[in-house]
Amino acid sequence: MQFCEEAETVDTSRLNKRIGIKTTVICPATEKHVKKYLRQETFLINETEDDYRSITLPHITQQSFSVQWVYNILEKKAEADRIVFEDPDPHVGFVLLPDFKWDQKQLEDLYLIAIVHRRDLKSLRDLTPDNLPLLRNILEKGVEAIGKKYNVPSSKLRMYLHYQPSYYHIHVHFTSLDYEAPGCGVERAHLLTDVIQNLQVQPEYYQKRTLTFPIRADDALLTKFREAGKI
Ligand code: G7M
Repeated sequence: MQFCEEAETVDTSRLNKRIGIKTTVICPATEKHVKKYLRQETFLINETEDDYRSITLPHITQQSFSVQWVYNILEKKAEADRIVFEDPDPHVGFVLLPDFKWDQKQLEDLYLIAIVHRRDLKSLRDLTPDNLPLLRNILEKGVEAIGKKYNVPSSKLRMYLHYQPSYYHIHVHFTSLDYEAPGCGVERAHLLTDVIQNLQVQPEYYQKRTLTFPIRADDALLTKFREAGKI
């Protein structure tokens, strides 16, 4: 099945004028892909520390979301030729490469992801001050690599983590500040610099704080929150 999605990643009129409409073709498209790109009502969930422990974490564990594509990248079984930078250190290292959403034809919608080598961090919720060297390393070396390769300075980069992510293996998004990437809004994106500071100020910030995130009507996690009487 072929599923064609129009202009999901290009929403600035300036860019549209310059390059026309950009299209992403996903082939073969799974049921999950089709669902993902259909317009859906969304809801906001305020997830407390207890909600994470009793609802979200069991859901993530039961669903065992596949991160095989991530491991393939880390093991150089996929996209090895697209790697922009790698720090191979097992604790603070990462691989930086273009996100699937970026065709690399223009810098206006620059979009890369830094995928960490270590495999024990699922999401923001797992981060503690122990991970500060990892996060600082991604910030410092990611910015440096993007500056060298694309001549884009840190003042033109938006660097953030998603909560909830689609894939439960810590990764950081690097996008052009001029590009309003899907998922870069306040309800889902957490700036890397803020994450670092929050961990410095309050060690258990991401375990204790209520985190708000958007969720689509067809997401099984929404059903779990409903069943628990949380929304
Ligand atoms: O934070 P969140 O989990 O929502 O984002 C995951 C990001 O990974 C998205 O921006 C996707 O476009 C990107 N992505 C997903 N897959 C399956 C791949 C892939 O196989 N290769 C690359 N380069 N990016 C991907």
